[in-house]
Amino acid sequence: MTSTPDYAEKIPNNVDLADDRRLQRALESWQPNFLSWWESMGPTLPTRDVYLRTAVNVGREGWAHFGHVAMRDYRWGIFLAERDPDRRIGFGEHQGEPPWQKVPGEYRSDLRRLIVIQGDTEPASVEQQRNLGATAPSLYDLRNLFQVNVEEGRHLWAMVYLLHAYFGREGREEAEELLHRNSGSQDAPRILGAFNEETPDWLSFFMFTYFTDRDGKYQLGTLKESAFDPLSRTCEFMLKEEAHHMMVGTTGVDRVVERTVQLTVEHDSDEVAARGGIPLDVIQKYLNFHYSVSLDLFGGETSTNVANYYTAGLKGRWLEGRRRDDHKLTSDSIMVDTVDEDGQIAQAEVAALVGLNTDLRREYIADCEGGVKRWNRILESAGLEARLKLPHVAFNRKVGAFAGIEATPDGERLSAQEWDLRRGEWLPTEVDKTHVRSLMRPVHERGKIAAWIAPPRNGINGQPFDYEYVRLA
Ligand code: BYC
Repeated sequence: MTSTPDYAEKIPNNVDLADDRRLQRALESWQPNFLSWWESMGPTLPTRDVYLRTAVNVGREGWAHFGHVAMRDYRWGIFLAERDPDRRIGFGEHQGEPPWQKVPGEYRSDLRRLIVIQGDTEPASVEQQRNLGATAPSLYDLRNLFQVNVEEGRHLWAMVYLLHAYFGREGREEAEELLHRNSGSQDAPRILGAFNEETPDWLSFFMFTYFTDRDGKYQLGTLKESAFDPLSRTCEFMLKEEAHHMMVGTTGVDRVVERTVQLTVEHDSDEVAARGGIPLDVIQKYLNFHYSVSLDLFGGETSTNVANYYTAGLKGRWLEGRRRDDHKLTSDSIMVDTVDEDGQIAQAEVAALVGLNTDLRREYIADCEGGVKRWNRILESAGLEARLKLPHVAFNRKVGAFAGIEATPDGERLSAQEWDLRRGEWLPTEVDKTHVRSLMRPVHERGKIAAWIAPPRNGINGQPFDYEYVRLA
């Protein structure tokens, strides 16, 4: 059962940590390593304090508290959603059985792998975003960046708790490794591709929080279905925090598009770069990049790993409970993307179990369409004809069926040579990136905002836009 979090404790938690001295000591000895990682790899902009949300409870009402805190004193804690005594495993060969409170020996290494991969992404994103504070377009945005960062730090805590509490010495070693691998490092990179890319500017940050955090939503959604109850409960609570990160991405891109539209209409010209805005075709290129690297995060179109995870009950489907089938899928099939014998982009029928990465990726893609629709409404309501769109699934892929081929955003195959010649039409070029970076001048004054982005419609927690969201050191 969960208890009420005690903030007087060194590690705030709702898992009765004080009753397990060994575990408490192990986590308390990991804590200074986490803090030194935060100091050396976390946000570089010196701040006095930041208006942050801190999780204080897991219930539906009033789960978070807002206030100014010095970031190094942020109370990173361990919070699991409440245990449901009636819960039953919802899929796979253990369907209908009570969920596991301990890790079954036969699934130990697979579960550890899933938790380590999930855990690895959290600090990676903090590392990727560490320099963004220096170029924040407003104090409101700066605060949102830091909110995302501290919560990714908390999500690392969430996975480290599971590793320490349920995986013994190996789990403790993995927890150490999570602090040793670094985004973009030559020797010890982060595990998944997208988390070794740079996030050098705010347009990238908004695209990342829209597209890559959204992969997080879907992966956490599948782990929330897990038969391993502590993992399920951990992910359930993480999803609550994750919603804010995606709001930052969705409204961030809204505001960039809005400003571009304003400049276009005002000057009756789409030459917005010279007027301090970001041209729509550059926004499209950033979208193409972040969407395609995020599609890679779902793994191969077919995967025996994912089939085994599902059958064992380790990782379910998105909204498993709402699926109208037998939740075992042993005699079902699914059409997946593939490259056929003639080298053409095609579809193939495979067993549903091995196609589960495709199933999840499709749910994700449908969700991403929502953002594009929203951004296009901004263009439409200003009377502009241009539209944004998601590129074809085969575009710019490094993982899965399309890793070995090249394709345009419309899904036409290209030779490697054509791709090299034309990729700058679809992905940000050095010129595009240099222009975007040239706009990234810090605006750290209350109530002011950079010229390349529109102000937000709402502040945080009912505060106005000109609130002192961050006090710089
Ligand atoms: N980069 O059998 P396959 C988030 C590897 S984001 C590099 O298709 P599987 C967040 C794969 O490991 C959510 N390698 O893979 C967002 C395998 O290697 P091995 C993170 C990759 O297992 C923003 C091989 O290729 N959570 O939370 O079916 C900010 C064959 O692949 C990649 C999770 O991902 C890649 N992109 O699926 C902060 C959930 N993709 O075993 C946070 C946990 C695949 O042959 N992870 N490979 O050596 C999983 O569910 C699965 O491991 C994956 C891969 C979906 C990632």
